[in-house]
Amino acid sequence: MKTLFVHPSSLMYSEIYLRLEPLGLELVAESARRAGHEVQISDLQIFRHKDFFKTLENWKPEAVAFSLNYLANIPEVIDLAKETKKRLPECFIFAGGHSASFTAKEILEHAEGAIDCVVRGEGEAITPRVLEAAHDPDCLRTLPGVCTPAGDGPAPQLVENLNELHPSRHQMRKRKKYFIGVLDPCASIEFTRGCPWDCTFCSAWTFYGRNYRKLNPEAAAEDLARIEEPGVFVVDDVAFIQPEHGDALAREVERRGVKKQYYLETRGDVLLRNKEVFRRWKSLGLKYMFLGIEAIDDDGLKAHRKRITIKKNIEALECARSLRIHAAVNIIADPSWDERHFAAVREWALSVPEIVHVTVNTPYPGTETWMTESRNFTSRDYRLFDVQHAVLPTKLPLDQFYKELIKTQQVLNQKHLGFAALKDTFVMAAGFLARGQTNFVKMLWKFSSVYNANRQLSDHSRPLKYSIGLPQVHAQGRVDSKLLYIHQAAATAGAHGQH
Ligand code: B12
Ligand code: SF4
Repeated sequence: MKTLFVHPSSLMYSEIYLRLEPLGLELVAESARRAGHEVQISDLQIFRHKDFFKTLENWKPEAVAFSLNYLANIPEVIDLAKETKKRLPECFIFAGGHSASFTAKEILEHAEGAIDCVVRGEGEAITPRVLEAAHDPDCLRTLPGVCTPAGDGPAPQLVENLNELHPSRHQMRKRKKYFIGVLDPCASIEFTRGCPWDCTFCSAWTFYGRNYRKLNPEAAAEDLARIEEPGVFVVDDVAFIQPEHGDALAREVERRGVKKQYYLETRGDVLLRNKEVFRRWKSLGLKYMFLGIEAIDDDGLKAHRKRITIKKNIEALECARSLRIHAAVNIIADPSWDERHFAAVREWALSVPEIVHVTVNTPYPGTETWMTESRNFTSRDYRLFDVQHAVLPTKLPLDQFYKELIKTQQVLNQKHLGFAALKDTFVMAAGFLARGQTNFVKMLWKFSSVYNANRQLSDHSRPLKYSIGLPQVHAQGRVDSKLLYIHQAAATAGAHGQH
């Protein structure tokens, strides 16, 4: 079956810093290709809607599959699906991905028949079966994880063996467009899947039912060795949780003589516990790491259930410095913040050499805060659920809140593009231009056009076409998190290394 796999556009604030290879979609597309289907991928982070429609017209796919990891992309995908159905009425249209898994029913409702089914959970094993059953609705609605307007199949199942999966990297056009900061160009890779922690604002752990699996080091290193780009983004939620696995991976990478520059995300306590593993990876090219600090006081950390103290986080930053790995951290701005809170964050951020990002506390479907906070929403516009807008009541008037937020983000950006930093930046920029890579240089010019309090405020008055659904029961206190799981432990088939 001719199938077009589609990744929606970038969210406007993230496109400044990065544009990354959609690894999940590539894995799903490759499983369809290996099952004998003819496959194309359209990444709308790079291409425009008109290019997508041109592909529909010229190639006439029999199926179109949308990836929906981000809640804020739901309206775009629903509109694209409706337009596709209009142009190709016989085309089978489905969607899957992280956010789609938590909102399957409402996506089908908004789509009004334009989306034939939503696939919940991991997509690699089930997608070939979905394509097989595309024109057999009775079979389709019996498949694990599949939701159709006429009924749903049983719970989704985890893929049996992560080592047998392959992303269809070769299928991506304009690969040079993928980058993160100075890692330009940059590919993505996966070493492990899932997270054993349970932070209240995060849905990474509820998606996988708190499952944690590792790729075998040989398979992961083979995939890495096939990557042509000099930069590599490791998509794992928390890298190198198990030191033996991090070491075994390093050994395989060393054995193959693979030389890359890496960016990864981890936790402060994991870095402190496994410092030697990170040191070894530094020697292999680990250049940047992201640490989810989230709060600068212990009460904040407790509220997010980060299971770490501020003291440990500060130690972790010192540890990263001692290893000479550049760290970026994130702080979650709560809607209850006033001028004093923002000022305290600015002061702290200027006192440390790390790159500091500030995002807004946003309850997402699949998180515990979704169950406890959603009754207070001030907006139910999917497009505002991008951690840059406030969807809960702010203590400050909203325009003031955005002014403070933008002021903080600008101070932090300037810190890194200040005088001393600028000198190095120009040297680097010249190097990129000489190699024909323009992503990093373009990023430097975009800051002020994107960070703008008025723009953020006016986003709240855009006409609302699709309204996000609310949980049926609002929880007051502790939530039974198992009810949020997409993959239940019982449905685990052949998973490795669970915690
Ligand atoms: C890597 C990553 C990124 C990369 C994205 C790279 C890319 N282009 O895809 C970067 C760094 C760019 C990023 C940015 C952001 N991210 Co992010 N990210 C992740 C992370 C850690 C891993 C995703 C991943 O690659 N996993 C590995 C692959 C193999 O899995 P996968 O993509 O989920 O795909 C599988 C299934 O979802 C499914 N599937 C996927 N597509 C399809 C399509 C079909 C048709 C089917 C059937 C199945 C299917 O099958 C795949 C294989 O099993 C997740 C956390 C997580 N564990 O999911 C957060 C996560 C997805 N991100 C999140 C957020 C909030 C963001 C930001 C908004 C944050 C910010 N500070 O700005 C931005 C927005 C990005 C944008 N759209 O512009 C949230 C999502 C919130 C939400 N519900 O919308 C998550 C869940 C993290 C969290 N804390 O909760 N992110
Ligand atoms: S925020 Fe990080 S540590 Fe916490 S549950 Fe999500 S992925 Fe795991």
